Amino acid sequence: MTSETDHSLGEAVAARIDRRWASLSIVIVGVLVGMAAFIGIHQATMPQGHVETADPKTLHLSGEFIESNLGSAIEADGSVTVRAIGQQYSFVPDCLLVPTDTPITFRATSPDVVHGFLIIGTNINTMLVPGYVSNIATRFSKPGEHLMPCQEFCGVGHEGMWARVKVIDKAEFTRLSAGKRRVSCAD
Ligand SMILES: [Cu+2]
Repeated sequence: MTSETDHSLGEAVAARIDRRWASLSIVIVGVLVGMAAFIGIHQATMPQGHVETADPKTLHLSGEFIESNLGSAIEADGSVTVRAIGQQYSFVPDCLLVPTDTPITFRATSPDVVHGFLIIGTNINTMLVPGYVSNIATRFSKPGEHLMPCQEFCGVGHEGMWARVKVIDKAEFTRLSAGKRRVSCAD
């Protein structure tokens, strides 16, 4: 073999390897797009439709997230709105009470740094960003208790920051909340 044929053979091998890598990259991109589409459709994960803001400096003084307004509230249409705050290093309330078979809207924000809002055993997983309201609509079919750990590192007390979501029977929830403006597990 002359060095010239060696050279063209080397080029052919290099071109083949290049094509294989190119095909592999396209396959990887395709798999990732497929995974994102599957999770989006199958788990109904979708971004919030619109941006809502809340001033983190005055959360505790006035507006929707003052302490007396936190917890679960029954709306006129029978749905339940649950308001909560994630702060260094706790959630308020530390146990959210919700009924089964009812449209639930979680509304939460943070007065300090970014925290996570994750309810184990559900598809709920979002961030609480200071200045913005996270709004999540859901529904629970079975009674039970879910752990709700902060899943965004938020400082030295991060690992101790968690709450619970207690799902109770709808009739029991209606009984507990009778005559009250807001309820949580403590009621
Ligand atoms: Cu946190």
